[in-house]
Amino acid sequence: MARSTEYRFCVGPWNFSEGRDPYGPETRPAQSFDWKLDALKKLGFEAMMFHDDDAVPDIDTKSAAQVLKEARELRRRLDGEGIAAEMVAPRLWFAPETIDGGFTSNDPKQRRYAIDRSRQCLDIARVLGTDLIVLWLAREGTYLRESKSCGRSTELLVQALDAMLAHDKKARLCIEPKPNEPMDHAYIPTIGHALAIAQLTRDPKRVGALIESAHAILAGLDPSDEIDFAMSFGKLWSLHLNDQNGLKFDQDKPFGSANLRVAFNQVRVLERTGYGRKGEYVCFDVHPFRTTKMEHALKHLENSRKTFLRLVEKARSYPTKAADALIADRNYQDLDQLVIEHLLG
Ligand code: XLS
Ligand code: MG
Repeated sequence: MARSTEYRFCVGPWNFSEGRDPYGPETRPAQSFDWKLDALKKLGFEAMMFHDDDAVPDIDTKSAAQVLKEARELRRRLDGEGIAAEMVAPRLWFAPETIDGGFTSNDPKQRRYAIDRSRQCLDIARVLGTDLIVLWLAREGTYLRESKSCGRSTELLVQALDAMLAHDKKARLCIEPKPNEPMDHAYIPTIGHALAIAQLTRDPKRVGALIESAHAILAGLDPSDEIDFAMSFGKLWSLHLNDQNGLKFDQDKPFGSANLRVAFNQVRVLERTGYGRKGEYVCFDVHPFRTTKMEHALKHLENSRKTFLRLVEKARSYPTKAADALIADRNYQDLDQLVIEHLLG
């Protein structure tokens, strides 16, 4: 399983979070963007992912010209540090306009806001030198089944994707599915849905997917199968590795924290399918535990990367021959133990 290329790593500014949850305030002081950039570099990460308002704070209060000016300043700053912008994602779930969803809001005025803001996000991405737009469709779903229709929402989502594809002929749209939270049910809950809706757009080749381990687990699926499926279509353009302990709120735990074997299988699939060879990054969408002290506030990133690299070694030293013999003999009992021994060894 030897690979010629090595992996490149990426995180977003929101992954240096301060411990706030719905039940309590921050437990660590906020740090500046420069502090985060510096930390990212020291940890050996090579790219940063951005929401549109991470790139240009208070974006809705600024003119289009001002937004682009600030994006250009950020680009210079990143170039100076040798850090790439991996993607830009419109943060459509914060604005008062998107309370009832963005692209699938029942109010046409608010749908227009969501599309305009996404077009602006494409302009920011172009300035930052990335063609990748990530769409976590946070509020595109329902709290109440009778309030919207899935068929109509699918049409509206396709219209929105088409508007973005028309706005920038080079951009690639990367849908990040998640089955729930903040919604009861999201309209694009899995990779299968993301790849299927791509087919309805004006340019299916430019619509792909991003898999987040925790989101797959929340959908009751195995993230390694989701990765493998997307790779079969050549459609896995980004990856948010993390972990999740069962069907709860979105935990964004360090990679491998809840289930090392599930993490191992994700790495095995990445190795086998050659993820990263076309320049794709391994991003860790992880957060520190709320209990984390300031002096340990980067450990979740450092440890996720460390675990990932250890699991790459484990994937490369996996006893394939012995495993194949057990598979041929339908001895899955001992195959199970072989995997356990390999991970323990
Ligand atoms: C939330 C998502 C989000 C995206 C980027 O659950 O993981 O952080 O990755 O918009
Ligand atoms: Mg994510």
